[in-house]
Amino acid sequence: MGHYKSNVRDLEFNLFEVLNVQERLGKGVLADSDEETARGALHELNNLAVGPLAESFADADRNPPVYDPKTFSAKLPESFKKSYQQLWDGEWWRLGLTNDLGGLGLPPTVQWAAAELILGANPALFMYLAGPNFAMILDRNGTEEQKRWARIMIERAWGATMVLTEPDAGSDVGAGRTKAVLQEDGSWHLDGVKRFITSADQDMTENIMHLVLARPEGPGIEPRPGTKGLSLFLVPKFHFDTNTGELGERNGVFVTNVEHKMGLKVSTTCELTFGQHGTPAKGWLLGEVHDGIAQMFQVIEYARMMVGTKAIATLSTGYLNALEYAKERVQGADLTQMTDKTAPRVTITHHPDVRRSLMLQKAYAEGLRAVYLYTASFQDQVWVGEAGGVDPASLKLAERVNDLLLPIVKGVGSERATEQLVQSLQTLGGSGFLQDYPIEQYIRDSKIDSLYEGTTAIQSQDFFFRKIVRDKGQALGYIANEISRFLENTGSESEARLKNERELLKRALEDVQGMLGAMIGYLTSSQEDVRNLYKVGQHTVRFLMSAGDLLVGWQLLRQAEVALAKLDGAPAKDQAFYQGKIAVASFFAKTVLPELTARRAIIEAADNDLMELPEAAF
Ligand code: ST9
Ligand code: FAD
Repeated sequence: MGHYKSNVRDLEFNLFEVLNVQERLGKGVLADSDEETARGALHELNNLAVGPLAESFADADRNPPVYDPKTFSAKLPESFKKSYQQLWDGEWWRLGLTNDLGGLGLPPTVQWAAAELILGANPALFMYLAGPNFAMILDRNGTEEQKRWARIMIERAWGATMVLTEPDAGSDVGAGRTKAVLQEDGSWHLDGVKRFITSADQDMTENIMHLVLARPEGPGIEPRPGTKGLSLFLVPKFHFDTNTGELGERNGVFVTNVEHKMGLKVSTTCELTFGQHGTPAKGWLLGEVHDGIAQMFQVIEYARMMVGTKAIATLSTGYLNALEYAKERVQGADLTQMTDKTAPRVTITHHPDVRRSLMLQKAYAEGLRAVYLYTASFQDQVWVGEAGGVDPASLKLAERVNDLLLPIVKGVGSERATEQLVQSLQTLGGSGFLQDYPIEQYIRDSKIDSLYEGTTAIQSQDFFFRKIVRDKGQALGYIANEISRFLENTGSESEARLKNERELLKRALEDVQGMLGAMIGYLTSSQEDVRNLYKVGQHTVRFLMSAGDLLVGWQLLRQAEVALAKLDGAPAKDQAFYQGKIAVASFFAKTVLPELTARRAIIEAADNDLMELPEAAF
């Protein structure tokens, strides 16, 4: 068996027993799919994921890409290229595409469930598959000619990149200096150096389309500072015949370094230079001048969802590897017989502390999976759209709620995955530290998830300032209302069984509302004393993580209720699964949610001592 332990049962539970995605299938843009085709797709992809895709995971880590400065090119390990080819040949690149571009007609919930399988088995494979998905950005924002390029990108299986970061412009994208000068033929010459660009070179596709943010210069173009002065340019590695896609001359965009990284090594991370080596780097403007950041955010939103799902997928396989080990590892006697030196030795799953840790890993793996799929359920509504019967108000709300939840999927998903994967390793004792087991690589490969696509601090500010304050709390109000509705819906036997846990969820909701109240207070009072903004800034991550715990706790309880209703009379193979759902919800409510009360008190007592401290005292 390979390293990857997937959890298709839980994916199907989320999709078909909790979210009831099947009710959406068979209509409009989803006319060609039903529950059977969706389940079939997941099972088929799972076979590929646990086998051929997972196969090159460790080899590609031990034999990372090799960069050749003479040719400005990177070569990927053969084992990985074989996995990629199998993924491509299976036509899984169609998964995220709209029907008119050759999509499979499955909704985002099923797309992301399927994505989890690839991301858990070998995440870099998914990233190299960006070409067809990024082609949708050209199709959505481009001219008729560029829409044709989109089809060429898909038909000819090109790679693609998103190019924002520069040495002096990381979180602060608006500090970017790469410029694009308008030429007489309507094309642009790009000039500058970008860094940390994922997949900017590889030897698996004949061409790569770079989606690049740069500052436009030319007659009549008003320079604007910051992100609002950026435009998005399409810069192909090779020029091409725009009718046939046939490759032409090399464009002047070159990879000048591939970074040596802690993990995710097979995913090339490149320095990318434009117009620095004697050949002009020609690009073409997408849409209008100064629309760049808004267009790029169409890519970023997808990529943030992807990064969160990647982290959660890795946590899940980390937990399941730890669980398997724990069921077999015999060490020590049962605690109740600790003084009897002749007592039989037991597997470590008998030790309370191992159980505590495994259940917490399970809680975050399954709770965060529920959160990302719940988020995707709002994307489903947008995907189906008005044409599919979603009314305009619901559509608008679905967009807002999706926006609100993205920093939780990305920020909380990546932070909790990093933290809990360390616990998965701990379960294996010293063996966890060895490369004989996959967990050390999981930790190295997933640490990046809290860094790229906006660090956790950036996610937390996005959550508070943009997704709550600027949204006037509409999306947040909707979620709070949904939790309250869940809590008010009492009376059934299953609800009675989880009475205490529901009380704990109620208090957690009040605590998160209390945190928000305090932070809004600091924000409001910053009009009198601007330094009060620092009080907000000190606590946005704590608030984001708390909102994440609230959502995890709620989703787990929601699942527990479904499980309780199904437990009696469930087939034997499902009994343990449903029991686990009830147990994990109860455990999380009793051992994690009460922590929110303390976090609320910390936020309510915020001061600015930290900000007044001279730097030298650190
Ligand atoms: C990176 C890539 O890190 C890492 C992974 C690469 C993976 C490769 C691709 C994989 C794809 C997957 C392939 C699919 C395969 C499918 C296969 C299927 C099997 N939401 O607040 P303001 C916009 S890349 C939406 O003033 P500042 C908005 O237009 C590098 N839009 O910002 C706004 O205007 P307005 C990632 C947003 O202070 C405008 O920006 N780097 C949002 O100027 C200005 O907003 C980062 O992520 C939003 N949440 O700039 C940078 N926010 O307000 C992180 C802003 O009028 N830094 N806009 O609507 C930030 O995000 C900063 O907050 C900042 C600040 C740059 C936005
Ligand atoms: P900085 O912005 O310098 O941040 C340093 C620290 O300061 C962080 O902890 C950060 O949270 C904190 N910080 C910074 N500003 C603030 C603030 N205003 N408030 C609070 N805290 C703050 N970029 C691309 O464009 N395309 C890619 O394909 C791509 N792929 C990548 C792949 C890898 C492996 C890596 C490592 C990076 C990649 N990046 C890519 C770049 C990535 O998005 C950036 O590294 C990231 O946005 C952070 O920028 P930075 O590294 O400059 O850190």
